[in-house]
Amino acid sequence: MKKFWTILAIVVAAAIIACLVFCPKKGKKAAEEPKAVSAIVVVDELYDFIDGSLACHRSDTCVANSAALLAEAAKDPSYPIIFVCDHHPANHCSFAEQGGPWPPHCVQGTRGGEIADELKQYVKAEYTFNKGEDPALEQYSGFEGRNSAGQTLDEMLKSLGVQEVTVIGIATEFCVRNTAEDLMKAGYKVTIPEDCLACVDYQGHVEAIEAMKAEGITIK
Ligand code: VGL
Ligand code: ZN
Repeated sequence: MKKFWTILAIVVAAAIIACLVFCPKKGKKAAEEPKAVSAIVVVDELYDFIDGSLACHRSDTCVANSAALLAEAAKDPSYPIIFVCDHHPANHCSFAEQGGPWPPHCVQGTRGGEIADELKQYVKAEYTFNKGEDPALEQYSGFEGRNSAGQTLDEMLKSLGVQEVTVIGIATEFCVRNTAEDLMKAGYKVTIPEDCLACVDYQGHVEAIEAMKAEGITIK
């Protein structure tokens, strides 16, 4: 009988010690690692880059895979889905007629500047950033855009407490790369799913992917 009480005392003591050792640790761990706040930035999935004057390689798969990614993200209604849009005046300096490298594209008020129909349901005015509106400035980076309230992308992400950004869209070598690099320089953790990209030139895409990887952008 004495043996029974001894064993019981040991079991109870072990249970108390286990609780003291493990329970507070669990609580502490949860407090130390809060889930990072994330957002998706959709770059230039606009008709001139899809099937228009600057139609890009793999634009169909880019749009289809982007639509699937956004459908999943939108299951959480508070998840920020942000659009960056080339939005040029008809006399923009990047157009060939003005001595620039590109055919006219994404001119304000034309179909070529509209977001792909498959993605339109996710568009919110305050989460839409237009760039390239000044005729004299080329702006490849979404960081240079403004929303309808005059806010920059960085200001918006900071106000939402975002730390991690997934960047998708067109074109890998130009607006996607410039936007992703500016986000990284500003301290965000940047991830790019490669199947949600389209490019002007495939070799340029491959080189841009390699360069971004080397800079610390996650490509998956
Ligand atoms: C872009 C060329 C000209 C882009 C924009 O979205 O990557 N490329 N304007
Ligand atoms: Zn442009």
